[in-house]
Amino acid sequence: MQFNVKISMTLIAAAVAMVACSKVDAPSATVVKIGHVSPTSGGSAHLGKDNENGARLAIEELNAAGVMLDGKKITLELMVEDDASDPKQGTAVAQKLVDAKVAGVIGHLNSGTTIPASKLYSDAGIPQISPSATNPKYTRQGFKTAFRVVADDVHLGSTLGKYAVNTLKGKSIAVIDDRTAYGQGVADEFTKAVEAAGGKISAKEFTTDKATDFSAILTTIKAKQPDVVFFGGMDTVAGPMLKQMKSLGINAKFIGGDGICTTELPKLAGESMVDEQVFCAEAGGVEGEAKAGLEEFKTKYQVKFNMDVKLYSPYVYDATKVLVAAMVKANSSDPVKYLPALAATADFKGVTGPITFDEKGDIKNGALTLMTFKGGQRTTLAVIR
Ligand code: ABU
Repeated sequence: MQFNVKISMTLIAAAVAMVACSKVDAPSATVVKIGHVSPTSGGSAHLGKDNENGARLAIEELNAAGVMLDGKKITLELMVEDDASDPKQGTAVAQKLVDAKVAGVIGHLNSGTTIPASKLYSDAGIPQISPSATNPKYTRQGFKTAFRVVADDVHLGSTLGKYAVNTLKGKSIAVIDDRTAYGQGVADEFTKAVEAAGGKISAKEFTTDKATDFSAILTTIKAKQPDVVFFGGMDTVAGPMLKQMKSLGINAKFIGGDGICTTELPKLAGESMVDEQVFCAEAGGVEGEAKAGLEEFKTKYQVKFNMDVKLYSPYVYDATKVLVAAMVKANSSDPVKYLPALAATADFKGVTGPITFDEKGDIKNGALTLMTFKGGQRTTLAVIR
C-alpha cells in the first residue's frame, strides 16, 4: 500500500515537472524574431521612428491575422535597435541581432549603416531588406541576403540631374553633399546627369550630416550666382540650409533626393521655404488605382500613431510583409529554407506598389515620385519609372 502511494506521488511529480517544462518551452518554440534597425536617436530620429512604426504596424497585423508555419501558429516578435545613423553603431547592433538569431532584418534606414551591416547579415545567412537605403553598392556586393524595396541613387540622381537642366533650366548649378554614403553618392549621380544633359556645375561644396552652420560654403556658392542648388543629404540639414540661403539672399531653386523629400522639411525650413522652390524625389511611388492602398495605409498610420507618415514607413510595412510572405511560402522561418522564396518574390501587392526582386535583390522597375512643396505640403509632380 505504502509502495503504491510512493509510485503515485512520483508519477504526479513527474507530470507536474513535464507541465512546468512545457510551460517554459512553449513560447520560445512559437516565437519568430524579426530585427528592425533605424536611427531613433540623432538628427534622423524622426525618420527612424517613422520606419519603426511601419514595422510595428505590419507585425501587429500579421500576428492578428495569424501566421502558420509548419502547422503551428507562430508569434512574430519585433526586436528594434537604434543605430543613430552611425556606421560603427550600425555594425554593433547588427551583431546583436545576429547573436539573437533573428530570422530576418528590416533595415537599416541609412546607406552608411546598411552597407557595413549587410556583411554581418550575409556572413550569418540572415535575409535583410532595406526599405530606404539607396546607395547602389548595398545590393552590388554579391550578397544573396541583401534586398531593397526602393529605387537606388543612380535612378534618383540621374532623374533629378535631367530635371535640373531640362525642366528647371538651371544654368549655374551648385552641388553640396553631406559626405555620407548616401549624400555623396546621390550628388555624384546628379552631377553626372547634369553634365550628360549639357548643364554646368558651377560649384561643388560639402558639409556633414551633423552641421548647422553653412555660411562659409553658401558664401562661396553665392559668388557663382546659382539658379539651382542641389543638396545630397537629409531633411535635418536641408531645413537650416534653406534658412541660411534666404538670409544670404540666395534665391535659387533647391533640389535633392529622397532624404529631403519628407513631410518634416517644411517645419525644419520654416518661413524660409517658398512655394515651388524645393524639388525632390521619393524613391518609390504609385499611380492610378494603386494610390488607394497607400492612402488607406496613411490613414491607418495617422489613427494609430497620431502623426503623418514622414517618408518611408509604407516601404517598411511592405518590406516586413514581403519577408513574412516568403516564410509562409517556404513554410519555415529558417533563413536557409525561406531565402530562396524571398529572392523569388514576384508581384507582391504592397501598399507602395508591386514588389518583384531582380537578381541583385533590387526592386524591379522601381518608381520615383517627383515632388515639390506648396503651402507646406508635399505635392506630387509626376511618378517616373
Ligand atoms: N535614401 C535616403 C536616406 C537613406 C540613405 O540612403 O542613407
